[in-house]
Order: sequence, then structure tokens, then C-alpha cells
Amino acid sequence: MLTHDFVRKLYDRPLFSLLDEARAVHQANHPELEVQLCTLLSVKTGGCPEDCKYCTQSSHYETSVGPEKMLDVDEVLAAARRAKDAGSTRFCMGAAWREVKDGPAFDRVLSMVRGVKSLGLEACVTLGMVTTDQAVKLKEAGLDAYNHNLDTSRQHYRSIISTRTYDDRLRTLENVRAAGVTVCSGGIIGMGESVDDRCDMLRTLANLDPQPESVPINALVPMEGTPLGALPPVDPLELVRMIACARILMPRARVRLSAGRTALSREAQLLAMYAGANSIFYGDKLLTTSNPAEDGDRALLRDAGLRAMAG
Ligand code: SAM
Ligand code: DTB
Ligand code: SF4
Repeated sequence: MLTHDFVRKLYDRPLFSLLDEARAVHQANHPELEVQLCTLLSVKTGGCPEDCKYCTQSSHYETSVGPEKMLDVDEVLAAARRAKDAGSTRFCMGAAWREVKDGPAFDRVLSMVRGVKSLGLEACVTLGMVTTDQAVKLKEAGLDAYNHNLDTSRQHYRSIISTRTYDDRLRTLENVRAAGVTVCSGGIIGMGESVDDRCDMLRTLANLDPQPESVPINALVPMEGTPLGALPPVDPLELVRMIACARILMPRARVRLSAGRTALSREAQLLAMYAGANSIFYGDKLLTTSNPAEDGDRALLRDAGLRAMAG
């Protein structure tokens, strides 16, 4: 088991020494110069009963995002087809739910998963808490991965979300694992947490057995109307440190440079990829916020001699 002290010493290393090690681990485990492109779609937006302080979709805050109807399967599959044609190999569907409830809405998600799989894409969903039975149904529909982020440390979690606990979060990850679906779990930096909080989150993720196959590292996108809407932007070098640590601690995982790229220079994004990020969200929208344009991302990879992962 990794200790907090070990992770903290890694995080505090001189930047170049941290980068050297991250690069070596990356090359040993992911020798191909490849970045996976994933497209996100919010299939049920807004009106969420949870109170995550960063989120536009929580019904607790007045934001520009209101509750919307769930999308139809056909609309979702049309978007998935566009994503595939544009070069994505993974399609991630999000719903602003506290938890999955059995019934027509969940059945619709199962149809979406079957449809996305029939297009030859990896399918991922993020739907809040799930039971093992529900995760088994998702697995049977063909789901590859379930995203459920720890977001931050156990300690800091309490000041970010009051409507559920860290243990609820860990239980869902166990249920997903028990159903044989791969785990996608990471977090956000820039929410007023300390470096110890960041290290604690990394330690918890890396000590999961088996480790998550996919680790998204988000930089907070401060959204108007949310309690964290006025926080200052994170220093891109902090994001690079976080990614380098994730790469070293979870050598086989796909580390995803996730929300917050619109505030990063091309150079900062490439440094994050050098440090071990080998996936980005592709397409000009995340769930409710904007993401860099596709042509700029293609140019970025091309200029650096990186390839988009083939389907
Ligand atoms: N409702 C589901 C849940 O929370 O598990 C799924 C959707 S939720 C929007 C997925 C993840 O997006 C969150 O766990 C959080 O890490 C990330 N996220 C949401 N809003 C964000 C923001 N403003 N900035 C950065 N990351 C954000
Ligand atoms: C993750 O860690 N980041 C993605 C994905 N998992 C679902 C979501 C980012 C959302 C950013 C805020 C928004 O667009 O609403
Ligand atoms: Fe709801 Fe997920 Fe947003 Fe939290 S992060 S308010 S659970 S949609």
C-alpha cells in the first residue's frame, strides 16, 4: 500500500526530476505516441438533486443550466456517429442523476449503450451511484467503462458535497468492478484543496486493487452561479505535477487531461501529455461547458508528432 508520505514526496520533487520519472514510466508502459480522443455527451442535463459545489447541473444553484428532458436514443446515436467520423474512439454519456433508478430512463441508457457499441466505439457512462445489479445490466448491454470520480480527498470532500459521502463513492466503484466493467475515476484540482488533499486523492486511487483503468484529471472550470464560480484558475504546472504523479503511481492507466483545457496554452497541454496524459476530450463541448475546437486539437497533435488512437 502506498503511503501519504510517499505520494507527497513524489509531488514535491523538483519538476524536472518528476517529469523524467513520469516520462520513463510512460514510455515503458505506453511506448506508442498515441492519444485517445473521447467525446462526451450529456444525455440528461440539469436538475440534479446533489449539491456538488463545482457543478452547473445541481438544482441547488442558479446557473445558466436548467433541467432538460432526457435525449432520445436516436439523437444520442447520431451524436455518437458524428464523434466516430471525427476520430473519437470512446463515447461517454453523462446523466445529472444522484443515482441510477431501475425503470424506463435506465432502460433507455441501456439502449444507448447497445447502440454506441454497435457503432464500434468504446462506451462509457457516468450516472451517479449504481448497485452491482445495475452495473451487471450495463455490462450485459456492452458497457466498457463507468466514470465516477473521487473528485478530491476524503477530508476536502465534505466541503464540496454534502448530499453523499466518500464511502458512497467508493462503494459505487466496488459495484462497478464487481460487475466486470472497467473503472474510470479521477478528480478535480483548483477547488481550494491543499497539496495534501491532492496527494491523498492520488493515494486512494492508486491503492484501489485493481487500479482504475482510466484516471481523468480535471482543472476546475469555475462556473457562474456555483459556489466555486469565482475561484482563481489553477497554475498549469500544478496540473502537470498531478498528471505526472498519476502516471507514476498508476503506470498502466489511461490518464486523461480532462476539463479545463480551454484555459491552457498549447504548450501547457503538451507538457501534460509529456508528463503522461494520453487522452483528451474531443469536440467543442464537454457536458455543459466548452472545450477546444476539433481542428485546433488535431493541429496540436500533428504539430507534436502525436497520433490519435485508431478505432
Ligand atoms: N452525476 C454524475 C456524477 O457526479 O457522478 C456524472 C456527471 S459529473 C458532471 C462528472 C464529473 O465531471 C464530476 O465528478 C466532476 O469531476 C467533473 N466536473 C463537473 N463539473 C466540473 C467543473 N465545473 N470543472 C471541472 N470538472 C467538473
Ligand atoms: C470527467 O472527469 N470529466 C468529464 C467526464 N469525467 C464526465 C466531465 C467534465 C465536465 C465539465 C463540466 C461540464 O461540462 O459541465
Ligand atoms: Fe449532479 Fe454529478 Fe453535477 Fe454532482 S457532479 S451535481 S452528481 S451532475
